[in-house]
Amino acid sequence: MDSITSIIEPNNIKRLLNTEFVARHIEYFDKTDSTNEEAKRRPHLPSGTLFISDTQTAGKGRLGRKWESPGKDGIWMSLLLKADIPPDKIPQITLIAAISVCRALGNGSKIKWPNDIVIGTRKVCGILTEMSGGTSYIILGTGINVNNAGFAPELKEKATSLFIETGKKFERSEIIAAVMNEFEPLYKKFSENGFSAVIDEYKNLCITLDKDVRLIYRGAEIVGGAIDIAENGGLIVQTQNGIITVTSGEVSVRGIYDYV
Ligand code: BT5
Repeated sequence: MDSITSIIEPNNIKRLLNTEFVARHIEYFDKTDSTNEEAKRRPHLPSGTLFISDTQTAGKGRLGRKWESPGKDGIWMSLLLKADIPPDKIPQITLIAAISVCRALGNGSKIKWPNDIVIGTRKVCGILTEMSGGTSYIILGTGINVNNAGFAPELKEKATSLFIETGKKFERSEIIAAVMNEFEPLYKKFSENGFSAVIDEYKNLCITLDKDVRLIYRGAEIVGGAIDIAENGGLIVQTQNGIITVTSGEVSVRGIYDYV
């Protein structure tokens, strides 16, 4: 679409920011392996540095999975955060990031616990939080499908983009700025008061709740009903053998791409 600039311009993002430190410094790449890896290579940069690439050649998901990052259609970005956050609280940053993406994207986007953003029954965004240098810094990687017109056959049933959902093309710089503007105050609230300060909003956005779920727990596949989000961000599941709290891993939700 003509009015949509073809590359991401850091200055276009900066003029839309109302943050104090988040994305105040931007490292832009035409092409790189993975913005999470770029961030790991430059941990000396200020906290809040945002790494963006128009294309990723080795975009990654969790557990060594691949993240499709085709050129110029999506947002592939990683935020470097330097803070003294205990390792058990780091997954909660993913949950906060998910809230900020939902707020910024609108259009009915919801969270599939813990780290997928979906519109309808398909995934529009994934988040990969990594720590490095012990826990001295955290890398929050976010991939958002924006103007993609379609996906490879193996992703077709699972993935969507803002364009596919709305029929409109979006300026990626505006979405990046919107996510950053939403993230900073949530992150501050979380740093000061913990995850409980944002848990209600997370629950409201979380489509996993009140659904049947399937997951691997202690080596065995179990099914149950997702009934709540725990104070630590875990998913509380009612199973035949009682209530369990899952803090990480794969949870399939009935009706959403991988569990029908
Ligand atoms: C995620 O992993 O969802 C985390 C994705 C994080 C990507 C960002 S992009 C910027 C930064 N740099 C990186 O290298 N990564 C981060 P996971 O929950 O493991 O989901 C991965 C699965 O999602 C794959 O196995 C595919 O099934 C599916 N998938 C891959 N590419 C996709 C895409 N573009 N849109 C939707 N689904 C996709």
